[in-house]
Amino acid sequence: MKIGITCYPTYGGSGVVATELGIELADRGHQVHFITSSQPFRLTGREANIHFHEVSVSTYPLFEYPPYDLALATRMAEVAEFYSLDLLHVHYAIPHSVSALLARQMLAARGRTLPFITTLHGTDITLVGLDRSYLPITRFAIEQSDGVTAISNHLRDHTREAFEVTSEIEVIHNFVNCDVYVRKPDLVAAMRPQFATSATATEPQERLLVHLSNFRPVKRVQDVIEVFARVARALPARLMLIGDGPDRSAAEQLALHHNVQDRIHFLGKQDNVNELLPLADLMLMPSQMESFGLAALEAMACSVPAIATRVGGVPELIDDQANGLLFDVGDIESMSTAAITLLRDEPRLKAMSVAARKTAQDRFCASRIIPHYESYYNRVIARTQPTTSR
Ligand code: GMT
Repeated sequence: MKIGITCYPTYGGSGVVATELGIELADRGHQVHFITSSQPFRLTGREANIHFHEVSVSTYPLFEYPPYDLALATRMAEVAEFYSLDLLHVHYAIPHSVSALLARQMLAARGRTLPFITTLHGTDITLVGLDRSYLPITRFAIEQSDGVTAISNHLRDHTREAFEVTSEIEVIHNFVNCDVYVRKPDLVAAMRPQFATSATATEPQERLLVHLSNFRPVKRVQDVIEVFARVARALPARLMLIGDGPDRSAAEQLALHHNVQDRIHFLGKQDNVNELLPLADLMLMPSQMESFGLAALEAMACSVPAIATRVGGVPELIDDQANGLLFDVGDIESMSTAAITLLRDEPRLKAMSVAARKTAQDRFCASRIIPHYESYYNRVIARTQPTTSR
């Protein structure tokens, strides 16, 4: 198939999923065309079967807001026609599905069919899409899509309720490449001492916790610091904070307040998180909302269980007490106590780490999820084919 993919190319869950999907599809022999504002950050630009088309937005003194959506629609239509794309797959409804709708109409006027699929990732529905200025057009574009997928049952149900959308929504969960996201003992032995000390004759090893996000308020990074401060008071521990965003300086201030700044590695945005995650013993994901929780899945694939909040689609990934632990949003005391207890109980921590890896492998590996996308593409293409008259 020849597939056009549009996403936000910067750091963020939807962009990661879209890029990894493109990489996996290209690996399986499909021609993948990324139509984005810049090259998605996980691409090198040299992958076979992957093509990148930059959307450039011309500015003009009259434009207070340069119309990216229109430039994107134009580029989508051009690329689709030039490369005879079979379909467009847009990630994150706003504004990508609206641009795809325009591109489809532009090509229809020229007698060509271009179906498009919208994948809903979360904040496009739970936050941004509910803003009155975006809701009607987002709902319209979802209803006009030739196919709609959501990354969890929770997001599908929420979209139906909140948007009163009646169209069929296919659930295709987030996925992870289990060969890339895996704990390699040699690599861990070599890299972990950079972040946490090993056991000595007199001192136990330091426990290593990790948090990975875009540091937006929805991630509650301050709760991560609060929990870690309590853990660090109870046992020798360090924290890797991977990512950056609006709440980073608040997190730094809170770390200073609790005097744990020297125990925290503020690593900023990192490309190879698959090398960092396996170094940790435990992930903290205390989000206000997660439609799925890709960061926790990536950690679990690396045999790192998560302490997370019981929100959105997280319970579809984390089975409380089996492969991780779930708490109410903001319940810092319970999360801290649970983390301390678990980190002191090596056999239970080990069992949870094995269960976490098994969940990722059995249910969310790319090798299981990508065929689901392929068959959905085939269904959408088949039902949007023009009927030939005799
Ligand atoms: O929250 C983020 O990290 C960004 C956001 C996005 O769309 O870029 O992530 C959403 O999509 C991810 C991939 O499908 C999901 O795993 C996240 O749970 C979801 N975030 C929220 O729902 C808050």
